Amino acid sequence: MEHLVIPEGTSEPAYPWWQRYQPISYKFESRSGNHDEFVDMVQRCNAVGVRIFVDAVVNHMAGLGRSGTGSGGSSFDSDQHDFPGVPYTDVDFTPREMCNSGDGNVNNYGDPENVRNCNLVGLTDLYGASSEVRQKVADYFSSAVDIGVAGFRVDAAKHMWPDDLKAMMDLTNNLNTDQGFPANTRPFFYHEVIDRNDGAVTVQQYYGLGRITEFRYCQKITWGIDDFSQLWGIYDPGWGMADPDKAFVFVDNHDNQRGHGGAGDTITYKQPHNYRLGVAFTLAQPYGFTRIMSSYDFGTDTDVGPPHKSDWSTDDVVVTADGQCSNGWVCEHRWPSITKMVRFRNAVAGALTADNKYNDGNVVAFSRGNLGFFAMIKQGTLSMNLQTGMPAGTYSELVTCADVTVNGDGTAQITITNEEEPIFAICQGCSCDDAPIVTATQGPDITPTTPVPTTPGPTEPSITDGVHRTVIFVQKQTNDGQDLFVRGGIDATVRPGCTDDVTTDPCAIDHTVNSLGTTTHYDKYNAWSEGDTKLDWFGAEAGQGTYGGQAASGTPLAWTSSNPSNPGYQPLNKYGDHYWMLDVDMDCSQTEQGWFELKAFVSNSGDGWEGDIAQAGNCKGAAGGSAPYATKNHVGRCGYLNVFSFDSGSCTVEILA
Ligand code: AAO
Repeated sequence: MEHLVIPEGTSEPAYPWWQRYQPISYKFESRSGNHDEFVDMVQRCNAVGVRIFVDAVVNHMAGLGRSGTGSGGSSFDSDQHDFPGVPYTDVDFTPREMCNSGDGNVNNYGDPENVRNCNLVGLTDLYGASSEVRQKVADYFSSAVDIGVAGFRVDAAKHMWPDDLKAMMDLTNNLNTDQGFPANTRPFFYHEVIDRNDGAVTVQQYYGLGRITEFRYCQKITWGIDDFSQLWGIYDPGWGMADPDKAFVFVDNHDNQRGHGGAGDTITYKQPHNYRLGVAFTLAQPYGFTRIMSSYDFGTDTDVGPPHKSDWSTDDVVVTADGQCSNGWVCEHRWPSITKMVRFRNAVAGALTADNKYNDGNVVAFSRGNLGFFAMIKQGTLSMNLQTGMPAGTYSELVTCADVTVNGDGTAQITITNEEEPIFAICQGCSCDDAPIVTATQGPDITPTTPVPTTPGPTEPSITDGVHRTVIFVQKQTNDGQDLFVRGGIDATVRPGCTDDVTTDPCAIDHTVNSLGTTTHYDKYNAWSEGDTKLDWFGAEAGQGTYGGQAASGTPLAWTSSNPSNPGYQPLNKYGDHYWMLDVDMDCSQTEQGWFELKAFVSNSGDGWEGDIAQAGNCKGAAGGSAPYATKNHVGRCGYLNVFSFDSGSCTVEILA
């Protein structure tokens, strides 16, 4: 947004980076460019699958004692609470009598009233309880969303009342479908709340509003890289750290990398060896939603702004022949192991745990389910046989592109020879050489002629009408006496009006179960599919068949094998043993753009329901495609053959002959 400008010749540093945290209006006119340039950037990025999140400063306006003209030409006078560019006037700021500190500034982090009703470092505090302020902030959010922005970091959310934030968020538009977002998608919010067990405001108070920054992670990763034995405890609920599905984690940010808010125990690009290890581990492990930092080199001046031209406008990022940055830009995101570990994180998103852990103080390794395996070494080189938990096969190591063989028992010889990039990573479905194309230079004036490649969209059209044969496989090795069921349909957050009465629930999808055979192997499947008329979110339907006195726990699947000599052989199973199968005729008109959701359940076991599934990106297979919206379930395509794996985000969609 439009912000304060501190020119040369004052007692303060000229054009410091932090001037943009002092808003003057909500016009998109900043040191980074003007409104049209912003629209152009957002829309070009969306076109190649890169989403833009705005760092929104809505707790306050510019600091007391400041007046003049902002970066977009709007006049203002902070002491008068006068910001005509929005406009805000005195009534839009927190009444002075509500702040209990002597000088009107935040000075007691033990008192939430003080933290939220006083001025943060003299920055004029907006009155978030006012409906006018809420609407103006929401209008700002919506104007960004309408351009194509995907969400927001909310600056200083710690200094805002959660109810005020919620009201602002609720008034904000859905994401823009013209920019490739599915209908009815809410913006992604993450809130800056520095909670280091040092005050009255906690991350938990912001649950329900989106993700919350977890600054204790910065400290934990610093300690863990220093002393590998501490790495397994990196998520410490006993320390008050946010739940895994609430935490927003990072190794460093723009403040703590230079000693501003929340600093101390922080590793940055200035310690490249430890930093690589810290970022790689962060991207490999399952805790939290991750962000990586990309910086300019500030040397020792913690106020200095980005590299700039003679008129102080931000200078171009210059990319060198080896894909790294120059011209003052550090571009940590282009460091080879960091770039590659982003790919790893996306590939293993569906596996919620770290498994097959190995840690000898110098080498740390673990797998993510059977989707990927990661190792790093602190000093020296590595050559060691480790259990990877991965299916047998040949994988291409992401950093070096070397071939790695995983044996039938899941072990593999793990080698790291480059002490500069001491990282090893393999994953299912990733290859080391599909890196984004490196263009020679990039800057605000250059329109890329070679777009960064994105994974292709569905190669087969969606089937949104009529009843079509649909097959589902879920890979899961169970114990004797256990069976697999699925529940599904459409999530209630996506389709309004869902009920808990399966006969009328619009989130349930009509289907007719097809027989897989009449041998005794299929007795249970046949008994439980009797009277099963819908894929729904509930257990047995009224009138659904039982087997041996045991009711169904949803729609039944049958154990199948790809081995023709096995009684569970099914010709459509090209995958192996333990691929549980459902074959139905499904009403595709009841799906969302040809897609439906499901989750599996294991009967007679401690497993029960699957954990939440993060199915990201394109499905493999000849039909492929990517789900039209985000959900915590598997998402399959009506009229196609769908292959999933229990507790995993992987998906394959094939064409049914
Ligand atoms: C500038 C000048 C000021 C001037 C002001 C107004 O520097 O002298 O008074 O203008 O004219 C940035 C800069 C500021 C700058 C500001 C506006 O960092 O220097 O002020 O722009 O231009 C608190 C907030 C947190 C905030 C952080 C900096 O809770 O929201 O301070 N971060 C965001 C942005 C940041 C920005 C702003 C907010 C303002 O990311 O870039 O400021 O828009 C404790 C508390 C924290 C508190 C810190 C710092 O933290 O818990 O809530 O953060 O103190 O006050 C250990 C402890 C940790 C402690 C930390 C202190 O790590 O464990 O708990 O030490 O460093």
